Amino acid sequence: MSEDHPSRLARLRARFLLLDVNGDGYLQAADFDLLAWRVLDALPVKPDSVQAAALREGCRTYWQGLVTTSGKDADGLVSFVEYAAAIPDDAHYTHYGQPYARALAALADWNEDGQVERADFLSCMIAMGFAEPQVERIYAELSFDGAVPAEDWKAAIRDFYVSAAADIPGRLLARRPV
Ligand SMILES: [Ca+2]
Ligand SMILES: [Ca+2]
Repeated sequence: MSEDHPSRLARLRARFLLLDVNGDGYLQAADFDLLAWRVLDALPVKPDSVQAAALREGCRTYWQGLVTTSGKDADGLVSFVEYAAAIPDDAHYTHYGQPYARALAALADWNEDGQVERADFLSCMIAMGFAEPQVERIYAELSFDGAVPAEDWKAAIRDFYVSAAADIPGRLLARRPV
């Protein structure tokens, strides 16, 4: 099934497009504020809750990780070329990506049973910019008994973040219809 693997650049381009939330062709701090806002708007969560604050902070940390890797200052822009040239490793993920993944999973699993129910998963992924048919496909891949285990979702987000990963969820998360 190797023909199903999108090329590295296509995967990175798909991720870049998802992260460029305001669609101006660059990544900047505003994209990550907007990402947090959209996810919070899609879920039954109080904007002034601890969980909401953790997501906003996680999104900011995600952005700081990109800035650090591409050598820009915090007010700068990250272009696709810069993004593609600076790919994070596991240590980078632990520092800059994991707070985001944890906050996101904690929000989506709002009843804290370790499962992200279908409706919450779909709302959240669509808010993150994934197209609906793709979200359904990812849900089918990750779900078990009508929900996605929060741990599995966090693992998929990690795969999305660390480009060397090529397992199924990461591969699916990196796909985007063109
Ligand atoms: Ca942008
Ligand atoms: Ca739950």
